[in-house]
Amino acid sequence: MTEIFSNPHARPEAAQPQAPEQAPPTAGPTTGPLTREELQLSARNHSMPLEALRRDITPPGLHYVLTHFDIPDIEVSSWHLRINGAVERALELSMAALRRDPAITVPVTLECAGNGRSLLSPRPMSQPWVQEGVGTAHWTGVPLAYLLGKAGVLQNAVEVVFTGADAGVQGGVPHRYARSLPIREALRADVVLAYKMDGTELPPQHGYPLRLVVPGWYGMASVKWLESIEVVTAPFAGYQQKVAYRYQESADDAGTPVSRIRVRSLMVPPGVPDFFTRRRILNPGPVLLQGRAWSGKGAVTGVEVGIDDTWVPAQLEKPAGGFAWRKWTLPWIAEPGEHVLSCRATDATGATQPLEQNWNYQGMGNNMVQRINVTVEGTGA
Ligand SMILES: Nc1nc2c(c(=O)[nH]1)N[C@H]1C(S)=C(S)[C@@H](COP(=O)(O)O)O[C@H]1N2
Ligand SMILES: [Mo]
Repeated sequence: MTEIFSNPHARPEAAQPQAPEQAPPTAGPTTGPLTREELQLSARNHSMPLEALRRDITPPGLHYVLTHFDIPDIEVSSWHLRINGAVERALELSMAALRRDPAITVPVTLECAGNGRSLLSPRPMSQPWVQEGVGTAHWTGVPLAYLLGKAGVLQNAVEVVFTGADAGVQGGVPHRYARSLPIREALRADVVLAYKMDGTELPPQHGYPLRLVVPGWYGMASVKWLESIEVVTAPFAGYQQKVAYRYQESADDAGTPVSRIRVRSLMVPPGVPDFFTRRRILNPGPVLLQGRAWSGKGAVTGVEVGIDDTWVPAQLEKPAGGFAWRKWTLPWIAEPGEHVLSCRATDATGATQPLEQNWNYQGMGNNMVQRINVTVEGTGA
């Protein structure tokens, strides 16, 4: 007590004992300045620099990272994957055993469901992504359906629950990171238990030694540091399923679950950046605008590029896979002056990116069009 009051920086209320349940679960949306907590999260969880959109596959160090708690340090020789619950035979598999099973490699664009969150107003307080919480990798491993087939899923199964080795407290609730998938999604041929990213061992931050990858779903479904797979006969109600990752109007709206990735496109910012503002500076003349577009709901069918609000259709290239992004290009003759460039994709369901923000309480699935301010003058690259 004495010590607290003798500290000139301590506020008197710091002396009052705080019951753990009095701590706010998560701070609500704000219009205030960025907080230290958001800065801490954004320094841990980096996004993909937009210039990496030039590549079909994002090098592992440039792929975005999102980790809720701490990155576990797993000793693979004592690690096992457990498969149990509503199955005929429970399995316990070592990494050596998994590597003997048939393997597939799938190119997948992963995007964090909170991507775009910091652009919302009011701003939901969490990892403050701008627009680059995305990346594409080749994931290699055992098809989940193969192992579920080996275990024998019982008739009354409804979901499969995936639990990672990482634990922490979120919203006042201590838990291990866990998510479920409906049985029909879990049995898709392209859902993979990956032990390789781009042909090499998984990096620690991407889930070493084993992670789930669910093509087409926002990143939260792809559980890293996987330890257990449990087939269940009732819907899973864990924190990351029931409370987090929902489209909610307000704090007390039950909302609807976040699942597949909404259609989105991004552009490689042309020219060179101004260091601090990231405004682009470009020489006058011809330039090839380019970027990538993706959707977890259906193939990307078109991309339009907005040049000062005139929309022009871009040229599309073939995607590397069903749930990997698709390159687009558009030649542009840059005229001297100030310009705003944007891009807007449409997918096979007919969904198009909105021009205005898509607000919801947790800041999920914000796929509004990107806008890039460009100054065309003689000093660009
Ligand atoms: N075990 C575990 N798995 C996890 C997470 C986590 O915090 N713990 N974060 C999820 C979220 S929200 C996302 S967006 C992706 C990010 O995957 P990446 O870091 O490999 O890009 O991992 C998902 N899997
Ligand atoms: Mo995420």
